[in-house]
Amino acid sequence: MTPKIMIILGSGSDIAVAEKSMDILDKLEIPYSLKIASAHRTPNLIREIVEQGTDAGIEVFIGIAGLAAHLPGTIAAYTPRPVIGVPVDVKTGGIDALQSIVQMPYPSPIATVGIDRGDNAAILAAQFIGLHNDEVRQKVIKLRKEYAEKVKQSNEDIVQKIERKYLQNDFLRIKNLEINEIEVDDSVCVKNKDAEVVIIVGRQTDVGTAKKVGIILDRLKISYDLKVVCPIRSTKKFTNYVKCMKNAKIFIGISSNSSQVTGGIIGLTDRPVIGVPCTNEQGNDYMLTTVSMPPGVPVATVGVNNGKNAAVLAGEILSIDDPNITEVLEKLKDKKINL
Ligand code: AIR
Repeated sequence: MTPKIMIILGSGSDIAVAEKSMDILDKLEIPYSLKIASAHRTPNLIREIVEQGTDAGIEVFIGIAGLAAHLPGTIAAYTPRPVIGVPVDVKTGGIDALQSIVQMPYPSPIATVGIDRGDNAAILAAQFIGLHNDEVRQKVIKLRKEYAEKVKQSNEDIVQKIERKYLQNDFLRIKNLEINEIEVDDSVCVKNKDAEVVIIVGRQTDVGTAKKVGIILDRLKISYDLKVVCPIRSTKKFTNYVKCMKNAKIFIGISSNSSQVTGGIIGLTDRPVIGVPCTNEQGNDYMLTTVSMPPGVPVATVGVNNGKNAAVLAGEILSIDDPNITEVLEKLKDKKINL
């Protein structure tokens, strides 16, 4: 059977992080291939396995590496398929690897997940595949329900067992609590209800970055809807909008401050979420708050303010099942289309 996913490690010493990916893929019953090749020690080996893998039908690559982690970027140089990058904590808490992976130049995005988050890389890869394979999609939905169930169960397993004089554990039991689905108001104004991609901006300051996403999506002929709505200041509106866009395939959150936009979207959809961290007026960026998502809820993070790369990534994900997009993307990458 041809695997759909190829995991490449920069070194055998990264295997513990790859085990997390394999645990998830085994659970989801998605066939994968595992290889070891270093961007610096064996660059030719990377080219060979990536090109051959792509020809054989690999749909998503996962690059796992530490230190100056140029592996995912090198993979991206040799394939039109989306590449997910997992930074490994070898030194500096993994920040060196994270920056090496996430800060890719246009038009070569890496869908970056948190440090050592091999599990989230596998979930994200499955979400990409789930866009054209409903069986995989349903399995991801089921898996994410298990993560949610574990949280609820902790109330019984941990909280209920604590004995403290002032702790009122009989008050509001989570067990058997009926949780109401949020009602969707379809009458709200949405211009492009059937858009393939949804771009959400949390604040007016970041609209410029969102427009860059739109420019590239236009070139790729991918339909989109763009909305400025803050999940904290306008919670109901935000929730309603995400729920309304139920036909969307990919969500792109333009995130600032504590990255509530991307964090908010992922809780409301099973579709892949791409995060574009922004900078504030003081020059601080919000990359860490965008990328450092807990297991179960990945945000495919691109470089700071790099709206164009978010659009290219969306194009790469959709192109797995649409060769027309691959063709335009190849022209973009060869700089045949002047932007
Ligand atoms: N690495 C290997 N080639 C280039 C890089 N950046 C990374 C590996 C591993 C770290 O360097 O991905 O995380 C240390 O590798 P090793 O083989 O010395 O244990």
